[in-house]
Amino acid sequence: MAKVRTPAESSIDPAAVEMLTWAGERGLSTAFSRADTMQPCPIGADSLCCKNCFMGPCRVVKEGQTGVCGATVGTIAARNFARAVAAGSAAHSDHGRDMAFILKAAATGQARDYKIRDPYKLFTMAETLGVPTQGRTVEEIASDVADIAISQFGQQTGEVVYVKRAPAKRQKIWREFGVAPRGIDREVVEVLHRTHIGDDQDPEHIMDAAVRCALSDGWGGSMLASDISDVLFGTPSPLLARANLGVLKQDEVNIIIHGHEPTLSEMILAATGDPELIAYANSKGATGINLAGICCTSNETLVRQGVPSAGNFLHQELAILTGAVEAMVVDVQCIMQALAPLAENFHTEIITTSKKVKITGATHIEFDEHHALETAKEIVRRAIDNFANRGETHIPDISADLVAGFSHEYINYALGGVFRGSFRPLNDAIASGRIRGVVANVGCNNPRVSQDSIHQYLVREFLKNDVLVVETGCGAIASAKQGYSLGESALEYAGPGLREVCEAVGMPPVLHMGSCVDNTRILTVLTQMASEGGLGDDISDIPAVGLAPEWMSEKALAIATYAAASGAYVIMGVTNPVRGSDEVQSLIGDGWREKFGGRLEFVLDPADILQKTLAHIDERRAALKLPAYDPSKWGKSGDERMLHLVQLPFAERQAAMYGEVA
Ligand code: XCC
Ligand code: SF4
Repeated sequence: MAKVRTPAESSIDPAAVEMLTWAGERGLSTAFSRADTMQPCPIGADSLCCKNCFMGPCRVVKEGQTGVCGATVGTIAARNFARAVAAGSAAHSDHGRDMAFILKAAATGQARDYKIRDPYKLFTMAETLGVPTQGRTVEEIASDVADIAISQFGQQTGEVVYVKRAPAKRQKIWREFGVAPRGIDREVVEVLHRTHIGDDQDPEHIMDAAVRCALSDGWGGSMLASDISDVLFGTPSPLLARANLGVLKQDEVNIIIHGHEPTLSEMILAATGDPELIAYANSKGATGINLAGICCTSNETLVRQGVPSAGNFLHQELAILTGAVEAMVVDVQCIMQALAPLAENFHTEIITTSKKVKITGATHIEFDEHHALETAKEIVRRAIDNFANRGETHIPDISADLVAGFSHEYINYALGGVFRGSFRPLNDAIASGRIRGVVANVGCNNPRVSQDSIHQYLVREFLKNDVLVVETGCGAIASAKQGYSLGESALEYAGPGLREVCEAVGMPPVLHMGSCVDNTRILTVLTQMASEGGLGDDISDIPAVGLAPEWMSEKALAIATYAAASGAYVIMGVTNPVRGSDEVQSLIGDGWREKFGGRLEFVLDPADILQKTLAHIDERRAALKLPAYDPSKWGKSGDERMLHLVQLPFAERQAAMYGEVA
């Protein structure tokens, strides 16, 4: 019998600990407690199990053993990995497809509740996609942009258009190894075909298909999803918000939006501001309507409108446990099946809204873009009606301020100003050694490890070591809950060089860049850093590392794969899904390093993750002939220096900060 962890061992988040204690007293189970009693299947965990045909499933647990068909461990592990990448890519990219159809509907007057909020972003898309803009209306341009975006999914030959956004050197590498994606759906289908019984059997060849599929997500479906969301709902720029369960309100109607797509949640946000509905809420004894998010629907509305976040992946059940949630409105991905049975103990109504997701025990109110606001209002009204049914509540009085919304457009602007926006200052800060390097800390929560503990440990250590941290997804919410997405609280941990740069630019050292599809914003940042000069000319040259220390989803594997194939060193924690095959581990390690300059490694000890990350950053610095990282060079009293700096005129301040580059 496995050890059952105490609440304090299950999460480092005090709000979670409080709710888990409350759940325990009531005998209610959560993913935390189920993870304690449901041990991972040891054969599956190491990828030693194949169920790709019905002569099996086969378990290859002895040296030299093969499946009934003769499949070796290497083939089985590669096929399992590739299928996970295909499922992850499909999820992200299908989200991108839906966004493209909404853009089309908005442009042609079929979805009147949606507007083009960021025409500038639309023009950027038009330029990449080759849509003429001269003398045309925004709607005409948007309609053509949507058509080309939609065509990317069914495209059969050639290359996904956004491939050309990658550094030139990178594109060449992809073409050389035959992994430049042709069309988004085609790559997913091909992985499924190739991994069917009796098809592709060479592990390296299978992994190449996984890479091409993941690239169609990163430089295709996901990138389109981020771009179109910006066009429709606005490109994020920094705003102040709050995160954690304490954002729920005792005297208001609480509605939680959970999942990944911003389409309906943006409408629900609009509906919660409707004076008629607010009056209706008042008539039911509530002082207002409070909207909060979970997972990436949260990130989407947090970075654009400052909608508070109730928490990350492992907070979804905890929110229901508060007894204070009138409705949890879910769309797609990362929605635990445990929600509906848990909600039966409370008044909370789980409402499914996607054509793709129905959940037993939930109310299905299908969203369609033609009547979006109407549907949103209906949902809000239901939640208000449910307010009277509340029983006992328990809302932890715990939440933190944060600043979110760092799109690459904003970072560009913040670093250089309107007229000279560029990544030069960031590159210079890295070149001089004030910033040692950059880490993208992203991905999920996984109840197999104490919630947020690895995120917290790593982020603090990186700050201490003058490493700039960019974040998305549930990792970003973990930092937000701990207050690290706020300059004031995070800089207390920061080393002198990082502190100096952040204070001068006025940004926190941990940048919340959005949802999981927004990892493509990080690709864009890295590309711009590579093209700015001074840090090599490809993503693989930059002193940067990608981490998903508490990952759990197939989407995370897709992201890791496209990041590694884009040249990044990627480390994932918690578990090693290809542990059973030395061959596949070496393919994604040395194999990918030789081909793509990036690699993927599964590292279970957080201290090792830290050490390997810093070692890679320093090794990249040395390869670029940059001075070795030396924190003693930079000002001890950031505040004094800051006071002096802010009094200087802009140009002199820039010179003082970035002038003496080695
Ligand atoms: Fe899901 Fe995007 Fe993972 Fe969070 S981080 S648990 S995938 S919500 Ni992408
Ligand atoms: Fe077994 Fe081969 Fe069928 Fe897999 S494909 S289940 S290894 S027989």
